[in-house]
Amino acid sequence: MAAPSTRRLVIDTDGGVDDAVAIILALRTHESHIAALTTVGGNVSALQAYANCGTILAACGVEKGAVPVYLGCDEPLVAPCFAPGWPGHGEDGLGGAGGSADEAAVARAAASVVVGGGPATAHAAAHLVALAAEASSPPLEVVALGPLTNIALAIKLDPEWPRRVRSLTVMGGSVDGRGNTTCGAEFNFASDPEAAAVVFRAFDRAAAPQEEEAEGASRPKLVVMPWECCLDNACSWEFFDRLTAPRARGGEGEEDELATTTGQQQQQQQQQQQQQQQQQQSLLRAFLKRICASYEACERGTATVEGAFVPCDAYAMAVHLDPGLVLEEEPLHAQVECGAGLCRGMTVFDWYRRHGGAGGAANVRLVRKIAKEGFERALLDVFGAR
Ligand SMILES: [Ca+2]
Repeated sequence: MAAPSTRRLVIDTDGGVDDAVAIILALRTHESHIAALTTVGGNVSALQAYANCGTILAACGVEKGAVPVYLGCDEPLVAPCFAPGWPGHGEDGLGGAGGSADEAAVARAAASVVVGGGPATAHAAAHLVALAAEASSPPLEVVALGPLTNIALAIKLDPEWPRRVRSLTVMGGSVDGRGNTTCGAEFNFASDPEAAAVVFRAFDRAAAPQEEEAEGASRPKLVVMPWECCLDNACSWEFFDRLTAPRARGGEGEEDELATTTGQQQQQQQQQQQQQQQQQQSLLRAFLKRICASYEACERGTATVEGAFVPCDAYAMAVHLDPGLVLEEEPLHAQVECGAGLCRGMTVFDWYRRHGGAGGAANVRLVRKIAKEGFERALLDVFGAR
């Protein structure tokens, strides 16, 4: 893992419950890496997602303004969104814990988005372009947790964007064409198929031959965490209970042990920091419990495919933060169906490397298997629940 100062991450989010888990995971693992959050319509409106980002940052104890949030596209690039929302996110995307978006804050955010404005006032897509173009900074890494509208727009503004970024990790699509939103499509891609298609096609060019000599460039930069891989690593509700329990196991014992073996100033400072961290983690556990209220009400105890605790976006974030969690991935050429029929939004892979673009060269790294124990351990660490 690179030192914090060597990496820059933007998280593009549509403001749902699993987005919150992913953002918390990133913030509490490497806050210094995070250059910005950008919001897109999906689980909730882009404005509500903007408000939810503020709620999540506050829950993580992030100083106001330390991580900027930029408002992005609320609607798909081309056609109206037909994807029905999942009630587990709740009306506000945070299970009712976020409340409706603060109207004044939202109005300020909306007013600040000026087409053609400078970096401080620009649209999320303009920020994605500007951040990727900063030559003096480490290459930008992006994790996209919602429909790919902002990313597609950034690519349209700057066709070189895929070459400039170090990586784009996407939660979306399905391997076997088993949709969770339509028969054939996963929610994020069903919500804006044209955007997903633009992004996948643009990363054909990112794997162009002239880049192959650069270190690591022959591997596709676009990492896809599909719906099935999330389902394969579903967590139990007992795990969720452990994650959100009011007090972590052994917390007091550790404090007592430290208290009896210290006495020096440095150790007292360490103890204070540890206590502050434990308080923060306790607040985060309570926050997670609250934002999952609708999720539990909808799914806990049901036999649906979502009947377990499956924070999809958190899987994508986890493999971005710790690529060692990936046990199996496959480089493939992939496209997204934009036709109006049953398969609209479906992810289509060139399994036999015969039919894809760019001579069948892979444009994605499809994640097939991850270390579930490692994923769960990362969550337990962040929430202080081990
Ligand atoms: Ca999401």
